[in-house]
Amino acid sequence: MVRPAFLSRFLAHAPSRLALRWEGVDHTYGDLRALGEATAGWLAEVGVRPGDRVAIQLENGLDLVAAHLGCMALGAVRVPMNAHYRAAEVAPIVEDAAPVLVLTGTPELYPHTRTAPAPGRAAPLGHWAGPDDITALLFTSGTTGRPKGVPQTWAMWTHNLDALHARWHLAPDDVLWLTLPCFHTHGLVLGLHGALLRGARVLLSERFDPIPPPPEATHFYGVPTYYRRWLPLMQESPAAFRGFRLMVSGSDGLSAEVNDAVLAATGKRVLERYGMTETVMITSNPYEGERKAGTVGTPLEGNEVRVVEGEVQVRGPSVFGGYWPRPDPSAFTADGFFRTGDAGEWDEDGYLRIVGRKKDLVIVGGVNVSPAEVEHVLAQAAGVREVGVCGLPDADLNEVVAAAVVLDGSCSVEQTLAALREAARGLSGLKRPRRYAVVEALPRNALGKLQRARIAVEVVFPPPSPS
Ligand code: MLC
Ligand code: AMP
Repeated sequence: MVRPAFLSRFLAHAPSRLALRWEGVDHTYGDLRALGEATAGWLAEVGVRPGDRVAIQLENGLDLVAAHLGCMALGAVRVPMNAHYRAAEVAPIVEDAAPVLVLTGTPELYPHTRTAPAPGRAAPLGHWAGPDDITALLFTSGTTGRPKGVPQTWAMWTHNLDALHARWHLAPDDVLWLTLPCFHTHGLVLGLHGALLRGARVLLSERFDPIPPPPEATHFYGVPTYYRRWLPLMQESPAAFRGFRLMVSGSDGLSAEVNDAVLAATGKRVLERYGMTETVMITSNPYEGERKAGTVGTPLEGNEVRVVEGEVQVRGPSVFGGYWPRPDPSAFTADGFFRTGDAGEWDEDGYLRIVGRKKDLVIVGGVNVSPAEVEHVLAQAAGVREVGVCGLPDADLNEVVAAAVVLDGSCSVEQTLAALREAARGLSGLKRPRRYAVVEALPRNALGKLQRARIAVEVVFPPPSPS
């Protein structure tokens, strides 16, 4: 069987090279290969076959790395799951992905699915998947409320990461401090797999905290919230950031103000790039040349990017082939461009600026939240006739979720708000509304369709309350 180029390149890194530090222990590329082989052997022993889907719901750590390496070695398709998800959030994903096994620290979320704790036992190397095989199936918050499965292939990853690394001059001697959760495209594909492809080194942390970076770190990838939270330390101890050759921001817009403040404090301009789970990275600012704050740069090599009626559209080798198992042909134009649903415009130098969203999506701390999904959960609360969800600007998380509620009169306002908060506990933290407002009616168009963008503008929300 032909090995995907990604794997051949991963296997070609000198076994003695440092690859990963976790909890103060260094692991070489040789160690990671052994870990992958051992895990693949264990997966095969418990009945996983090449091509099977294995869900991985783990927080950052060696178990998560072992699970991915094991699936890579065996040729199993990973289904990364958000470690913060609750039972009702994992259920539709499990239904659609139908994994043969879930590797998780929270088996109680999967009453009807075979689960296992994190792996790790010696056995021979397994099989390899072909180059165009799907390597991961990621679920992204759909605007309809149900998460959509995005099959990512080895080829998408290799094309995109090569283009990105060429743009960023990422080299094997670079050291990435990885604090992003490794179940979204940003942390998993760009962070973990980007480094493994390049032969670079990862210092893996459980989560982001605004602390001084490890002195060896040369690279950092973050969502805008990370930079905002870091600013006070950057201003107080800029020397702590001297080791960074590159700081990258993405997953949501980094305001020019924050980027300028980072520059003023550290002398370094954050490089902003733009992408999606469906497309991996679409555009990026340059490493050399002008990094323009408030823009997401120019198309990556191989990507054709256009703006049609204000919407960014992209075609190229790192764009996925369609949602699975529920295809949505309307996601693509007749000539094969993927419709991002993001509103963009080109500046005079050909840099793209993301100016809004045409899709109903709230992005909280870099995490996509579907208003429809939140509405569906809140509508179950006693006392609610109907509910509309929108995003409100937030200084820390860029946006937070807010809900406008029409009461049905069966309970008091206080009882309904308590029931809403209780219902929201079925959702992971970032999806829970921070603000509620009781309204007489929701804004709708002439056809009765909910106008979520108008909620944010027309409804007066009381100050934030505990989630
Ligand atoms: C935290 N919570 C999450 C979550 N992270 N819920 C869903 N998804 C997540 N990723 C929940 C916790 O369980 C908790 O719930 C509550 O939110 C508060 O948790 P916290 O850890 O105190 O939150 P905080 O420190 O405020 O975390 C915010 C954050 C973090 C911004 C630091 O969310 C984060 O690291 N975000 C990065 C997201 C990311 O990687 N996005 C990339 C998407 S890929 P409870 O129940 O305990 O209250 C993509 C493509 C691209 O967009 O272009 O990159
Ligand atoms: P996801 O589906 O989690 O991969 O999120 C993709 C979405 O994140 C995009 O469609 C954009 O709306 C948003 N996004 C990613 N990067 C940026 C950026 N640099 N600026 C603005 N929005 C971004």
